[in-house]
Amino acid sequence: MEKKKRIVLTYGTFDLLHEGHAKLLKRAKGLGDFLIVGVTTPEYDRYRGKLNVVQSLEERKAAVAQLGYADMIIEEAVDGQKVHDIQKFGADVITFGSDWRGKFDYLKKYCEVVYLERTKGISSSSLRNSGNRIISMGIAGNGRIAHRLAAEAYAVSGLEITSVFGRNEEHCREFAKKYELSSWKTNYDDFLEPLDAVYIALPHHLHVDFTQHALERGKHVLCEKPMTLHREDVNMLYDIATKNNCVLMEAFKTLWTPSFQRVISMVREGEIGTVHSVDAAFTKLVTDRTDRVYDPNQAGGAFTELASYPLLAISRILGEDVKSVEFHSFMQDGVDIYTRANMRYEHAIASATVGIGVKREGDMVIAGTKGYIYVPAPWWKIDCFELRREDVRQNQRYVTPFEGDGLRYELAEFVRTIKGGYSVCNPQTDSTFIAEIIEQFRSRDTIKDMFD
Ligand code: C2G
Repeated sequence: MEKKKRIVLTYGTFDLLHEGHAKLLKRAKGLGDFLIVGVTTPEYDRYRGKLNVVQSLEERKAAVAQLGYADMIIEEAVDGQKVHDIQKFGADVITFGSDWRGKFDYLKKYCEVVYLERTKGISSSSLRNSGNRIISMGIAGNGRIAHRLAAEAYAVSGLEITSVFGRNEEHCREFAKKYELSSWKTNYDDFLEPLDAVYIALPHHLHVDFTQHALERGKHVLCEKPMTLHREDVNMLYDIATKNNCVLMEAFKTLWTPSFQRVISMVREGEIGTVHSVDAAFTKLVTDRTDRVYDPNQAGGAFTELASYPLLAISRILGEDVKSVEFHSFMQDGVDIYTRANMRYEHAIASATVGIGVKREGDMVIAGTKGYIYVPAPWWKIDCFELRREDVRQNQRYVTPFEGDGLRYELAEFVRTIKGGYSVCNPQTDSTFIAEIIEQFRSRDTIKDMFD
């Protein structure tokens, strides 16, 4: 009697097919006698929040076929299809790269689940001239936000996080291990050398120097907020970026999320008439008094820590031409624990309220002559909002959730801009505006009230 063939299943987008995909498919084939490869449809990728897929389904299927490992190619179109396919094809094994470790353990009920070591550090140079290159990116820093970004990067096609930089060897090693990066470095120049791009997630006071150094070496930079605390630094950094043909972006996560983009479009389209006021607040209680945010020597305080968010919304909606700003702060041990900036434009007023030692509602109201947009707290993680009118029966609620942690949208925008594609919005003017207001705040002589 003929021995039953051992059937192996694997799935993927397989966009811009690279050596990591090829090695995965070769080893998948080695797990049995017949390999079935499921290639994701654009609709399914949209559903699961995979961004920046460049090639069509047909191109991706053809590329997988050309490698010669697949005995059958199918399309993965819906959630839950894997269980169905296992049963339909009588699969013995289902396999994924190790970046998915643990995520598909629920399939163990149906067949064997194998996670194959993923290929680290796809070389971008081999794909550099193909027009569709993979951007090799390093992360400078290994704190909270660096972890969040590394965990989210898998969802952006055409991007590979390859390396991490930090002062502490042990932390770097652990970070590289956790996210399966090909290297970690404690020397910034060595770290930068092989990269196309760098994400700067270091303490605030290092942002300018590390961004400048990377741009001067021709690396694209995505820098955490605030990129700088001085307006002239923003201009200086953008000048270097332009000279070296590099993309420079401040990491305003909220800006590129689907809901925020929708709010901006509705305002521009006149849905609430002429906008006369924007009020946005962001408070985050920090109870650990030894935290960096309470240290005046490390540019601590609520305003430097949090004002970028409300100022970004104000800048996007009302522009940069602010006539005057007044600050009201509660101070403690040399830093502001709660601040409201009242801003006056020619035809509008705005307020940005932030706190690290005082808690309040973190919502946003954009008021116009035909109604207002209400974004509930936490508005900076916006996934829904309401358009409210005088006649409440006309109120409408809009829900546009973001996928995952929400960081993939800024990453996708960064990668698209590097590749010279369509850019939703260039945040240079926002960065300049925010740095200008933070600089005014820090110069203190314009602060009207301070309660110690
Ligand atoms: N892969 C790898 N090494 C890389 C990159 C990817 O081994 N450097 C593996 C992934 O782990 C995955 C396969 O190649 O098993 C396809 O990767 P993608 O095209 O990125 O697809 P993915 O988003 O991982 O989809 O239902 C879809 C699947 O769950 C996986």
